[in-house]
Parts: sequence; C-alpha cells; structure tokens
Amino acid sequence: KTGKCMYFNNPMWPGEAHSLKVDKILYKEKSKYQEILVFESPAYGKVLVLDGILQLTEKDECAYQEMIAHLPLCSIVSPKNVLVVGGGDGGVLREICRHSSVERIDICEIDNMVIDVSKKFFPELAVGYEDPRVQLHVGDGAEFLRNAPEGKYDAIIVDGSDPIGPAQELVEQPFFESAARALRPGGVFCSMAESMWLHTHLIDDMFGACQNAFKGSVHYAWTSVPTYPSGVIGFLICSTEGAPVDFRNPANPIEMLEGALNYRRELRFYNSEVHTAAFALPNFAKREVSRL
Ligand code: AAT
Repeated sequence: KTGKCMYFNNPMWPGEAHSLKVDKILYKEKSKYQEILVFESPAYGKVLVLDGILQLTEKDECAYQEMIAHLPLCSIVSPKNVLVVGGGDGGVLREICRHSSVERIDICEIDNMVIDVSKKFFPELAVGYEDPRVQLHVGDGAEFLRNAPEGKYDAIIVDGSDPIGPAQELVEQPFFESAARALRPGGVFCSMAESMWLHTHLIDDMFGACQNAFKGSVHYAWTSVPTYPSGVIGFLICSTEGAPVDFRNPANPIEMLEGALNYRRELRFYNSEVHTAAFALPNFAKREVSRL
C-alpha cells in the first residue's frame, strides 16, 4: 500500500525479507506470464517488480546492467553480433549500444508487457530500443536459441529472471548447450547467476552445467546491487573453444572505446578495475562452490 513498505519475501531467500518504502503505486497488471508492478520509492526511485521479486530500481540498476553487458563485451575484441535473452526493460541494450563495433543486437524477451511498461515508466532503460541495431523478438529465449544458426553470435547475455516460472529453463544444461552452439569459436556467454550468500547450490549446479556445455573456460564474477536479496548478484561467464579468453584482463577495455563512456549517459559503475575485481572471490564462496 502507498505510504507503507513493500516486503520482498520468497522461498529463494527463506527466513529473511528485504523491504522498500512505497511512495506511490504506478502500475499493477497481470500479463500472460507474471504480475507486473511498478512503484515509486523514496530511497531508490522507481522500482520494477515481477511476481513479487524486485527486478530493478532506478538508483542501482547501473551496477547490474553495466556489469552483465561489459564483463563479456570487454573481454573480446570487436564484438559484432550480440544476443540478449530476457532484459525486456532495455537496460542491457542501452549498455551494449556503447560498443560501436556491435553491428546487430537480437533481443528475445518473453513478455511484451515488460517492454511496454519499461517504455512508459523507465525511459532511461527503454532508450536501448531506440538504437537501429536492435532487433526485437518476443518469445521464449530457450526456444529462440534452439533455432538460432550455429556460430552466429560473438556474445550471448542472459538477463533472465530467477529460475521459478518462465526462466526455469535458462539455468539448465540444454539451454547452455544451445547457447554454446550459437556462439562462434572464442565467443562469450554471460548469465545472471544469483547470490553467493544465498544460492551456492544453484550456482554450483549452473557452474557444472556450463562446464559441460562450454568447452573453453567458466568463471564466476559478482557485483554489489543493494536492492537485490543479500545485496550482491553474480554472473557465470564462459567462453567456447577456439580462441582462449582472458576474462580477468579485458582485451577490449571500455576506456579505450571511442564515445563509450558517455554514450547516451555516463557509465556509473563499470570500469576496467571493477571488471578485474569482480572475479575475486571470498574464501567461503571458493569453498562452497566446489568448482570455482
Ligand atoms: N534487467 C532487469 C533484470 C531482470 S529482468 C528479467 C526478464 O527476463 C524479464 O523481463 C522476464 O520477462 C524475462 N524472461 C523470463 N523468462 C524468460 C524466457 N524464458 N525467455 C525470455 N525472457 C524471459 C532480471 C533480474 C534478476 C533478479 C535477480 N534476483
């Protein structure tokens, strides 16, 4: 309710809740796939919630969108064809567009209503759709990748929701296998991979499935997003066979790309130092996620 706090409870983080004060509810509708809620919060600006799970806020979305886009794209030289799975809000598109080497960006988002809601309430994210390099496909990302031509993409970025509901398939081995097939040799894959504080089993399973699917290397990197449960979120970042990729030391540093730091808006979070630091893991995470 307006004036009260919204509590985010979910079996994915049992026994705890995080909360934000609600100034005003701006939108609440059920799409074919999920319940979509947008509210204004005093602390973090506008907030997008899907099925009761916070997806982004205006204040800290930079920490997630910039990292999920630039960790893979700055790890290879001159990326040209990029696929985004999920990411209907457009924030990841906005970030990919900073790379002038990119010629084409396919995005496959399952829920058209997320796109419309973002265009209405989150213009700073939906601006990504204005770039002529973007081709929108509305549908299931797993199916899209099953039908994608072999070797088409330099990079695949999975900005999917938590693996309950339509995003379940996006954390499973068959999905990673179709992604590996759709990447060119030496291409890179980066997927949202939850929190090392809360989801070490899931990360461990995803890590193993990625090692089976991607024959190059598999790494875990993380970033701080204050409004996500536990305040951090990670990424699985993988390469296919062919050309080895040194993920820790960006081969395509953002600071060297003409116009990238200020394309449409300034980079707020990501830089090459943050890139390298993102791969450093605390001892407990190294131990618990046995393969890391
Ligand atoms: N950039 C905002 C962060 C998100 S949004 C995740 C998007 O993935 C949603 O728009 C959702 O509709 C879409 N999605 C879910 N399943 C599929 C699918 N199978 N195919 C295509 N798109 C899909 C993620 C925030 C993560 C929060 C972590 N707690």
